[in-house]
Amino acid sequence: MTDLELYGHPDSGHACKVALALTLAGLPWRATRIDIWAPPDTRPAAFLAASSAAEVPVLMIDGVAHAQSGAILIELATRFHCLGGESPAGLRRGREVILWEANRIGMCLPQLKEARRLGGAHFDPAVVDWLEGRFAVDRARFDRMLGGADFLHGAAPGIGDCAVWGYAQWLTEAGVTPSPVMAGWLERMRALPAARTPEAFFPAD
Ligand SMILES: N[C@@H](CCC(=O)N[C@@H](CS)C(=O)NCC(=O)O)C(=O)O
Repeated sequence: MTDLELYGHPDSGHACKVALALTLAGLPWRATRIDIWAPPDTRPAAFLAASSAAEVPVLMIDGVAHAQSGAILIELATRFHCLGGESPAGLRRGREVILWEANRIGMCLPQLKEARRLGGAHFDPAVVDWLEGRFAVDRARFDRMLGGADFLHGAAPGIGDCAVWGYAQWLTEAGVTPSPVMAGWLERMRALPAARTPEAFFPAD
């Protein structure tokens, strides 16, 4: 059986994307929590050896390090033929959604969340306005991408849904609101038997 160890932290939407995908796919995996708020050089040596940027997520697959959440999701779907990886069309859909997420919604939501975090980084109000404007465009695009289906991959969720879930789970914390279509999708995502809170995915020791 493949050994899967995921380095992550509950405040990392990028790590949550991978944790959700592993759980949805029914793959046995274990979490190793990394304190992303601690100075990088204080993080465990095994993690630093696996992650050149000292960033989570890193998924160790049989001892080989895989970084970048979107690339990890594509690796899982391809290697385990799951979450869209069952067909060329499903994989194509996954790649499209993942790259869109990384360029768009995954760019503005983490920043908006950080801008609103107590003690978080200071953002010029003009920057926050710009990020909110981007999110409004992304939200409308999300509605078109969903196109009346239950999930971005159709009747069942796939790696694209996991990618968007990473930060869309925190719209309130980011100070933005979903469209009715996005709210329906969020509700369906939350109702999945594999859904967990970030803390449950990466419990403290
Ligand atoms: N593009 C990367 C982003 C990874 C990332 O930004 N990780 C953050 C947490 S969300 C991190 O580890 N920050 C800790 C640090 O940089 O020291 C991905 O998709 O995996």
